[in-house]
Amino acid sequence: MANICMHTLILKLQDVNAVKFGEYKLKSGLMTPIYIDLRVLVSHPALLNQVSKLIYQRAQDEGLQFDLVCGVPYTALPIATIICSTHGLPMLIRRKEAKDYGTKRLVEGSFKEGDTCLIIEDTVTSGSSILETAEVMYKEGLKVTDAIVLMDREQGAVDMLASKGIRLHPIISMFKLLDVLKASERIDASTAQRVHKFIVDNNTFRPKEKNGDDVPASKKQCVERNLELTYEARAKLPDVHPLVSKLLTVMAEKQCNLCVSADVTSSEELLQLADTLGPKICLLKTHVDILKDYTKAFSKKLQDVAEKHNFLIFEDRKFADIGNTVKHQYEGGLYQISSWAHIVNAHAVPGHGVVSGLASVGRPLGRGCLLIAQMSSQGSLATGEYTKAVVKMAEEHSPFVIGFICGSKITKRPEFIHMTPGVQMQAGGDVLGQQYTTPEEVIYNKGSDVIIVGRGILEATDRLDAAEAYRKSGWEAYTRRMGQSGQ
Ligand code: S5P
Repeated sequence: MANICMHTLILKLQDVNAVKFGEYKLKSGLMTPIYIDLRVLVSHPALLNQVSKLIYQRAQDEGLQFDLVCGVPYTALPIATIICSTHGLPMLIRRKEAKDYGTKRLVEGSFKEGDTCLIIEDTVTSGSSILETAEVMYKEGLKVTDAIVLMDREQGAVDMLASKGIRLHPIISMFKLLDVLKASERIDASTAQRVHKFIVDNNTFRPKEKNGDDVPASKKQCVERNLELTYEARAKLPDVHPLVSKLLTVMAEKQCNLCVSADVTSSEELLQLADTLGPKICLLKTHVDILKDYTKAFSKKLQDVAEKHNFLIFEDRKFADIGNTVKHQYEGGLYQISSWAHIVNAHAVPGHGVVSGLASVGRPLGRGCLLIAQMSSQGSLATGEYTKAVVKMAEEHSPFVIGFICGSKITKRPEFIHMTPGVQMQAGGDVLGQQYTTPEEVIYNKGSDVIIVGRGILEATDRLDAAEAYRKSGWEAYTRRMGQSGQ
């Protein structure tokens, strides 16, 4: 979905008064500084069509499989109708009240038990209206796995629905809306800030621990009590590196913890790969020194593709020298890595100097660095005390050090990201000592955040299909893990 299109849509929504700033009362009684009223869409057919198109496009982009579509009454009803009518899809209507005569059905339309119904909603705060609709569907023997919403107020619906096994795909998120309106000078910085604070302070999702208590909100409490926060909640922690916040937000938005390792040797192939797999990944990892035809223009194009598909770039350079040398390697030479890679990584072997050298270049640019704490290769020496020393070094260099290359979760501090290479659908290895474990093992059992997959995708006959399979598997393992941790 082109960014330009999203930008224009947001402005149009404000033009028709679907987005209002002031003091409004929510259904819960709470006063809000922003009100989203998409009921007006029915008076603007062109806009209504555009919205319907975007929602259908999202279902396509995500590769969603469903038999029927249901719009949450009332605002999403015409949207669902347009989508179904345009694309020849069968629709269901959920009644708000059962009739007390005739069939007394709560769901109108034909379906059979076991059919999957895609839910469409105009706007969500907590996600309760989607859940209510899903529960009515369940009672009828239908399945609900996914819902698409035009406007997500980012107040907990994604997490709440994920905890109930429903993936929510938002088209516009509140923070994106605020960014666009601010950039277009439709609202001033103080309004944007006030609304931002309101949204963060009023998250409706209060995950429960197993004993029924609310999961504590602060990071300290979570660490002390060994509780896990969702990617989204971690993105909003006050002392998290902006890059980590961005990555975690992208992960939550794209429902994706997949980093593709783009280990190909031609720039053109790499760009093509990035463009094709872009919607399925949160991060693209490069080994720029294996390209036979690197140019500066290539790095510019790669950044454009990353922007287009909303993923970050990680150059897997594995710096491992004294500070002064890595400083030059990072900013200079042929590749000028610091100018285009959001994230790089380094071995801790040389001691603190390696990180200080990299930080002197990367920090002013807002870049981040991962330390290699463990390796996937057979006989790796990065184990035990070494791994512990790496964690300590990372803590001393936070926030420039944003996390680790590792096989499993090695710190409870939620501001660090754990990324794990050596991932394929089947455990095994290659002839040169690489060892593979599965997405399920890495994310669910080992508690890592991101799976790094190279040949599992690159050698597949259909790389896009393979990427989707890894994305799905990694995401399902994550939602299951969060469900287990009480969220
Ligand atoms: O321990 C490690 C660290 C890294 S960054 N083991 C790894 O395999 N990697 C990198 O991940 C490796 O350099 C390669 O780019 C990728 C794994 O590729 P695959 O084809 O084996 O999935």
